[in-house]
Amino acid sequence: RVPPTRHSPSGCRRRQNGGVPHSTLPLIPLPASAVAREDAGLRIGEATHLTGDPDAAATFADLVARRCGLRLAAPGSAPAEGADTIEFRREHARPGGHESYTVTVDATSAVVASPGEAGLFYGAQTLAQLVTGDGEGGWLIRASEIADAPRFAYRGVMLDVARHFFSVETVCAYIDRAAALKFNHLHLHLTDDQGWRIELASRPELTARASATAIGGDPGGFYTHADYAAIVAHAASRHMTVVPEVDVPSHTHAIGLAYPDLAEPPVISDTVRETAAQFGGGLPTPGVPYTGFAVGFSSLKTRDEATYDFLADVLGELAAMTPGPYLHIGGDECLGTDPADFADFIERVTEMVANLGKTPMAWHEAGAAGRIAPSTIGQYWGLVTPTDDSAAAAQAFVRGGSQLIMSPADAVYLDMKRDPESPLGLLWADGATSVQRAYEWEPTAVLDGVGEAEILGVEAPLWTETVRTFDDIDALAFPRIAAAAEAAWSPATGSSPDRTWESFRMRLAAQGAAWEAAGIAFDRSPEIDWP
Ligand code: TNX
Repeated sequence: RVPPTRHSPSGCRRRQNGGVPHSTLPLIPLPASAVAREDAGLRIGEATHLTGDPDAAATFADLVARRCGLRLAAPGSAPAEGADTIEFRREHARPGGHESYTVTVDATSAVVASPGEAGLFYGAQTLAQLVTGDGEGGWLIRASEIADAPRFAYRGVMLDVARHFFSVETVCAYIDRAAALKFNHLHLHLTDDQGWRIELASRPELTARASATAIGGDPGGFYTHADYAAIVAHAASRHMTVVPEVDVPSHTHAIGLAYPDLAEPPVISDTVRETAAQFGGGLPTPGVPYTGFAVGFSSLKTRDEATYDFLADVLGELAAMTPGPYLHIGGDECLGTDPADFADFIERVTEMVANLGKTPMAWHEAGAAGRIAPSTIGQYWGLVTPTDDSAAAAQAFVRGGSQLIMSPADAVYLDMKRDPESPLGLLWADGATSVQRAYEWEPTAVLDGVGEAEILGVEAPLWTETVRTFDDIDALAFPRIAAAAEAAWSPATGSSPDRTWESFRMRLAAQGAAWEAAGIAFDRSPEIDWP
């Protein structure tokens, strides 16, 4: 559907706005309500005065400096006479949640208002997306009226730092990228067969013996307590909560390097053989670091009390280090664990987490165990059209009165290849994906009986078997992470004429320049008319 204003005679305006029709503000994720006004907008320059909340003002000033090379007057300095103002106003009595905000821009002022600091931060992000060239070498903020609030409370990205390790700087930079798209949770997959990435005083052998390597023989690494605290603090400054994952009882070959008595011998099923043959890296040998791609061969000894002593130490220390409410215990792909033992294990470990005062999270397979601490949040990673018993496993969380995070792999797994020829990414989730496929799915239409109230949120994981550098992260995550952001934040499909693929691809094209200015090495997907 072509919106009527697309062929507006104002070629100049179109150019300034990256081809987006005037009625469509170039915003991602799409706000709950956004109206472009016909007036001129607010011209901004060095004399423009920033007032109100200093953190939000600094966030906005930083974005404008990066994108436009324009240095706005420092917040708090005295305004020049007659200066236009941009105000970040905290209104405690305002209705709407702490992440909601409004933006009002006319020819003399811009006002961002919210009851919470997070809402002001999101309002600053939205305001920065409204900055455009004025056609005369200067800059203006488009005249607009926006009232926005998130659809889902949990909007997550996941980074696998186990298959390949990433520095604190890279993780913090990824936090910045995700927060700009209004994600509010960073799930860190801290442990897997290939490495243990978090230093724990209670179990020092983990990092001493099982952190040095990664897939393909690449160097490993781990976060110290101070590193982890730095990540948590940086995330908090961007209104993101860190969700640490210790993946058990499978994905635990690395634990066996440090504590051999806790590990069962590897179970080499046909699936394990196939994945190892397809992707390389060979089969695992107990006591030797594993650098291949195979999954599901390892298991902790689920009947041994020493395993639960170990997990009490690990989860207890991690809970104490983590201010956020969640601890993720994995539970996926336990191909070598007996189902009855798996059920006992999941029940004990989720209860252990609940007794630590945290909300347990687990991949959907844990639902199939049948017994689980009732507060446990499930994470669905099957396909948009479920093909196996993944739906039943996920629905079990909801039947138990809890909620799900939706991460359908063919839509939001950022490690799925868009280009089958690219060395980056995997193809297992129903072949190559596309930006359109990442965009056109509806969280409440995936699982029967799982509607709005049963969904805590949406998360876009990035598994890193093939991912070695920050540019690799960017190339897989961008632009599809923007589609996941819209699924997590924006009202459902059909709620507005702009909640469509056609509108999204135009709004996405308009982000290209800002992403370039921010140094994001995004994939120039041919589905988008990048400027
Ligand atoms: C499945 S998703 C896995 C991971 C792999 C990923 C690759 C999930 C819970 N388990 O172990 O890295 O596929 O896309």
